[in-house]
Amino acid sequence: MRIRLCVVAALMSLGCGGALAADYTLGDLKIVQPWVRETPKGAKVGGGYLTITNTGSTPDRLIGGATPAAGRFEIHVMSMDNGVMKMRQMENGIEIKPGETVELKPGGLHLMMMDLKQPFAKGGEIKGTLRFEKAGSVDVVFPVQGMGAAPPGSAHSGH
Ligand SMILES: [Cu+2]
Repeated sequence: MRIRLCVVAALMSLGCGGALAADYTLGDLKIVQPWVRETPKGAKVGGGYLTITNTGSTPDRLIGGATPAAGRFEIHVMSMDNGVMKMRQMENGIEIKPGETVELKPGGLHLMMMDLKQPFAKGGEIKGTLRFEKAGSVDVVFPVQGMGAAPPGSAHSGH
């Protein structure tokens, strides 16, 4: 099982740190491969990523979450604005329409964990909860992937 997930992770070029990776099912929602990126020493914010598929017939919405590893847990989007990467909070969360797959990844939609209690260390894992408008809450584990897991973004300097 874990081997298969690592292959999938490799295909998605997320790498496989050997840490526990898993898919989660919550009602009609499939939550695939949550992960957070390693943070530098002293960093107060970290990004979280995952893929959500709605296999049902009604829309749902990721509206928030929580983690004991951080004081705040927000949903953000990054976008280009006149050639400058900007980030803003998704006040109403992220809608996942029936049959749709939404990918949270570096450079786009992401979970923003702020006021970190300690840096995210590569190979570790962060426990958290995701909250959906209709499906409710699900506990997930975010393995910590290395900095090289995706293009490093300076885009969080706005925090
Ligand atoms: Cu952010």
